[in-house]
Amino acid sequence: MYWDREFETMPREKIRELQLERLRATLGRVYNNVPFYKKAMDERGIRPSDIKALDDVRKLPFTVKKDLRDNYPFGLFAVPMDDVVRVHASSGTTGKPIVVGYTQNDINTWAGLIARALTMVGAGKGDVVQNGYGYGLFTGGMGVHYGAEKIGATVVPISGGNTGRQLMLMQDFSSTVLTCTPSYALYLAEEGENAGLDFKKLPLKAGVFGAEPWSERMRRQLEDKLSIKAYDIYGLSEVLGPGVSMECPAQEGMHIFEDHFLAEIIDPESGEPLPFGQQGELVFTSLTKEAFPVIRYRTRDITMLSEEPCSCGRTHVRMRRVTGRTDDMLIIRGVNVFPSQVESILLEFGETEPHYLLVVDRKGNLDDLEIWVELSEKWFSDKVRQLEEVEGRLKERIASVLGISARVKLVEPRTIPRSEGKAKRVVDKREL
Ligand code: DLL
Repeated sequence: MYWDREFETMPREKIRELQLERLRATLGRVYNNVPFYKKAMDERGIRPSDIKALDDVRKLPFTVKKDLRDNYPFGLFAVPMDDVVRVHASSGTTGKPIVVGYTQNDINTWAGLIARALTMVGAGKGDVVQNGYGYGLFTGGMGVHYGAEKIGATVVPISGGNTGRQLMLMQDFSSTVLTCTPSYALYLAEEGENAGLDFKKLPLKAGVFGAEPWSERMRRQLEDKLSIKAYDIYGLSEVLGPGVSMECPAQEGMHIFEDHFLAEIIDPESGEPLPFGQQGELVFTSLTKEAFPVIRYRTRDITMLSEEPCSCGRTHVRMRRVTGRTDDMLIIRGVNVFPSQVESILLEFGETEPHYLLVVDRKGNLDDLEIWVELSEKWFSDKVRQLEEVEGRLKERIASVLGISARVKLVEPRTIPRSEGKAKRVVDKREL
């Protein structure tokens, strides 16, 4: 089943023609409307009209997260604020988030892509989509929401968390599709099991899981425990949100919606393009976005692309599961976390040293974060109350900047191991 048969099954030659035409239009718009892109292109002596073939995209400079941060909050928008109907945000590397914007057309395009993704897994009118992605600045909740409405499904906008209620409504409303992070789905499955719930008796048939890395092992567990088919969905705020690519019933990689995004794989060290079948960093250029176009945005996600024909009949290239990142970003309970965010908080705080360690674990399928922080010599005291006070304030600040709660463990000066090379800031004990 296709939502957009024409575009989803377009011959590759035609897709490339469409991509070139849309790329040229996008370049024209960013060159004229976004000083950052104009400057970047002028510095390289490139004009939009120099892009005559798709491969010419390689002449264009990359865009990285730092560029987004430097233009905080709206500096890379390509339309006047009057035309921006929504913003979302995700974690940046410091205290300030990365902000992205959408015009009404962008919101419609996005809903259409989620509609494609949901149709791919057999959802449509008559389905009940329990949307457990977080609503708010995160793109997951609202992104999936509008697409689910578009296909005529009934959306339950329950957002993340509140496991007891999730399980209750899943039964009472007869949810047929669950959308949330794979780790949360596994947690729901186990909590349901513990409560004596037999998922085989529920009408739940499909899960659309993403926003964090997961594995084939987790897929088997989810399919088995929840008695569903579990599908991978990928996306990132900078490029759209969820719905940049989606797994089809063949379950062998995610189709990238190439009529809207031009994907490249590059060698993360040299920046040189790599051929299909080789693993490297995924880079995206948006082809239709109006408010927040991106040119050769380096996702930092490691994967590979395949142009092999797919048994589902879709012609769009497929990307493998994301196997890692080229930076130190962690995804904890679906929230992107950079160790450098913790560092900036500690530098603001007088009482602690900027020596810290993030200890990440998965306890009962829930991510757990403990942050070890060294007290400074001058503050080191055995007055328990005072320590608790520092711990409390730090905990609060961390929750507000990172957007997730963490346990804070204050440790004595000089107890976090020093490294001679690159400091080790993270111990990740999770097994996917
Ligand atoms: O996580 C958008 C999203 C929401 C995708 C809901 C899917 C479902 P960000 O918060 O900007 O956006 O985080 C983007 O999350 O660069 C990847 O590192 C990671 N990521 C997203 N989907 C997957 C996935 C949303 N299916 C970052 N597998 C990306 C592995 C994923 N990693």
